[in-house]
Amino acid sequence: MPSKKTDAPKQGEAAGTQTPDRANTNAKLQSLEADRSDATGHALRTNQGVRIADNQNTLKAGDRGPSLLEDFIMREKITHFDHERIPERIVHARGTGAHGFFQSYGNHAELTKAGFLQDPEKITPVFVRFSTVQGPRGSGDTVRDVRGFAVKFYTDEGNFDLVGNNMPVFFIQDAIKFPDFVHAVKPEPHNEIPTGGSAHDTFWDFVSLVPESAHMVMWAMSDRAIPRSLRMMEGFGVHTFRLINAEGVASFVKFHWKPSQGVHSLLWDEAQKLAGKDTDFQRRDLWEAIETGDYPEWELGVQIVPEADEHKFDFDLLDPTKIIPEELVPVTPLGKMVLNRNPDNFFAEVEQVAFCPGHIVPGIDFTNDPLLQGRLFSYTDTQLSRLGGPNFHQIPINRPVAPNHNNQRDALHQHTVHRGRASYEPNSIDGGWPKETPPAAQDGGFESFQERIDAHKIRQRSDSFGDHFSQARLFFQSMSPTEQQHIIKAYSFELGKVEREAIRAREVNEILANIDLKLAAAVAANLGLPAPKAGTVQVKGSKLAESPALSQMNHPGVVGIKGRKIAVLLADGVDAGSVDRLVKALEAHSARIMLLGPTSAPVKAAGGKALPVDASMEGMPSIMFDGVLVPAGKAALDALGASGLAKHFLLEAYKHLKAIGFAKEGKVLVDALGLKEDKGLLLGDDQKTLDAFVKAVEGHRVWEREAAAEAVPA
Ligand code: HDD
Repeated sequence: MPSKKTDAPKQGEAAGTQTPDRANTNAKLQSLEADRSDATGHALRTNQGVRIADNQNTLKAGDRGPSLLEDFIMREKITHFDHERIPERIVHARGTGAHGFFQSYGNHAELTKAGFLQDPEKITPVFVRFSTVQGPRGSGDTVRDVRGFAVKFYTDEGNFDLVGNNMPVFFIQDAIKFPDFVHAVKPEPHNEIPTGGSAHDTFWDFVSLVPESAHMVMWAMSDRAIPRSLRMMEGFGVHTFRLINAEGVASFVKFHWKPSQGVHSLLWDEAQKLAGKDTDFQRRDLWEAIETGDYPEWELGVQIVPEADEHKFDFDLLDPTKIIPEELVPVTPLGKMVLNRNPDNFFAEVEQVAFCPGHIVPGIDFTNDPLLQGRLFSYTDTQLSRLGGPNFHQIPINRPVAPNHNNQRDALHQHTVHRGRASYEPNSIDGGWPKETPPAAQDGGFESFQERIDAHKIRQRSDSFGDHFSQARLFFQSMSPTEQQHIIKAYSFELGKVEREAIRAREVNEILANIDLKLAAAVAANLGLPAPKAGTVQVKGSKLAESPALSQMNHPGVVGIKGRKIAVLLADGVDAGSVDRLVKALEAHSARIMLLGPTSAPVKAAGGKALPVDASMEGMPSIMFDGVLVPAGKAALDALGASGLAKHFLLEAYKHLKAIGFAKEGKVLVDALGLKEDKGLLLGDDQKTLDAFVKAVEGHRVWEREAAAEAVPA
C-alpha cells in the first residue's frame, strides 16, 4: 500500500537538528518527567523527611560500645539497602535502554487508524531497551546471542509495545515450549555454566531434537548474533500482526526496523576479546553515541499482506519460524525513530521498564500465531513477581501519556489516590464515570478484529507449520561466501564445546544435512565426524533461490561513517599538521576520533608542541575501533615500529579487516609489519586517499583481505 509522503524527516536526514525539544514540543511528555528527582541544593534527609546530622556513625553506647536498636536512621538506611535488588528478567536480563521519539513519514490512514501513524507532525515519545537473551544482568555484551529490540511507544491513545528481536524468526512455534527452550539455553542447572552463551550440551540437545528451531539457530550462528553495535542492528516484530483502518479493513503486517547506520557485525575474535576487555562494549557504544549527539535512528516499516492473500505463500503467516522474504513483499516505510536521550537512572528506567506484546492501541491487532498468543499472557504475569504486583504500570517509565482512568483499585504499591466513591461501573454516584467509549472509526474504544473462528478445541500443530528446513536453507544460500564461512565456524565452535558426541552427530545429520549438505559436511569435518550423504527428510525448498535482503552485506546504511570510531596513533615526533589534517577530514564526516598515545600522557610533536591524547593504546585496543590512522612524522613512525603495543594494535586491526590509513612516509612501517596495500590499507594523506579510507570504513570490513589476514597471528 503506498504511503503518502510529507516533508517529515526521512531516514538518514539530519536527525540531530530535527531533534525536538521534548518538553516544549509536546506538553504530554512532561508527565514522563514529573518523577525525576535532583538532590542538588538539598539537605540529606531520611525517607520520612527528617534532616540527618551525621551520616558517618551509628548511634552507640559510647564510642567503643554496642550499637543501639533505636537508631532509626541507620536501620532505615540498611533496611532499604538490604532490599535494593529485584528479580532480574528471566530472559533478556542483560540490557540497556534509551529515550527517543518516533515520527510518521505521512498519513498511513489507508493502513491503520492508529493515531501515531497518521500525523507526520506528531512526535511520539519512545523508550527502547536492547538486550541479550541468555545471560544474567551482569553478563557480557558481545556474546553470541539474539538481541532483544523492545520499543515502547507512548502514544496519545495508549502505550504500544513492539517487543521484537534483531532476528525475524523464533526458535519455537508454540508458547508452551518456551520454558523448555529457555531451560535448555540458560546456564546448565548443576553448575550454572556457561554464562551468556549457547555453546553447551543442553542447548544443542534441545535444538537438535526440535527441528522447528533450525531456521532461528541458523540466524543465531550467523553474524547477526554478534552485532558491531546496538545501533547497527535491524529489528523485527517477528510475528504477523494486523493493522486495521477506520473502515475496519485489516492487513497482515510484519514490522521491521531498518538502521540508518547499516547492519554490521563484529568478528568472532573481536567479540570474544571484547567480552574481556570491555564487557560493556555495546552499552557504552550506545551511551556515548547519544551523549555526543550521534543519535541513532531506525526506519519503521511493514511488509503488508492483504487479508485475502493469507494463504498465497508456501509457508504459514502464523508460523513465527518463517519470514516473508522481502523480495516477495517489500518493506513499506512508515516513519522514523531517533534515540536522543540517555536514561537518568538505570534502575528506574531500564530495569523497571515492563514491555508486553499485549500493549496495543486501536488500529493494531494480533493474529492467531500461537507463540504470540502465549506471550500475551507471559509478560504481564512476569512483572507481578519482578515488579511486585499489578500496579507496575504506575512506575514512571511504564506510565502511559494517555489518561488511564478505570475502576481497578488498591493492590501493592498503589500510588494513585483515587477520588470518588464508585469504583464500579455502571454507577450513578459518580455520574457514571469513567465511561466506555464505543468503537468508532477514529478515537473510539479498542475493538478487536472480528475474526470468524469455527473450530474444534484441540491440541494440535497445523500441517502448514511442518516445513522446518526450506527457509533455513534459503537463509544459508542467501549469505555471501564470507558469511557462510562464519556460520560454519560458529556451528563448529559451538558444537565443539558439546561434550556428548551423540548430540553433535544428531545436529549434523538430522538438522544441518537437511539444510545444506555442504554446510553439514564442513561442520562435520571440523568436528571429526563423517560427512552426511543425504538429509533425513524431504525438503520442499523455497520458491526463491536466494533472498539478498538476508545478507548483511546488502545493508550498508545511509549515514556514511557518522558515529564510526577512528583511532589516530600518536608518538613523540608526530607531525602535528598531519594529525590536524586527518582529524579535520574525518570530522567532516562526523566520525568519532580518538587520539591514542603510548601512554595517556601528551606526546611531543615534531617541533616540541605538546599534543594531548584521549587515551592510551593499552586502554583502548584496536578492537574498539572501526578504523586506524597513522599520521606523518618520521620519529613517531620509528617509535611506533619499535613499540610492541603499537605493532599489535596495527596487526590486530589488519587481521580484523579494518581500514588502516598511513601517511605516505608510513610505508616503512607497513613494510616492517609485513602488510600489503589493499582497498583498505592505504598510504597517503591526500584527499583521494582519505576518501578511499572513508569508503573502506563505510564498507565496515575489507573482505578482500581475508586470505592475507589469515596469515597474521591473532
Ligand atoms: Fe520474550 C522478555 C522478545 C517469545 C516471555 N522477550 C523479552 C524481551 C524481548 C523479548 C525483547 C525483553 C523485554 C525488555 O527489554 O524488557 N520474546 C521476544 C520475542 C519472542 C519472544 C521476539 C518471539 C517472537 N517471550 C517469548 C515467549 C514467551 C516470552 C514465547 C513466553 C511464553 N519474554 C518473556 C518473559 C520476559 C520476556 C519471560 C522476560 C522479562 C519480561 O518478559 O518482561 O515474560
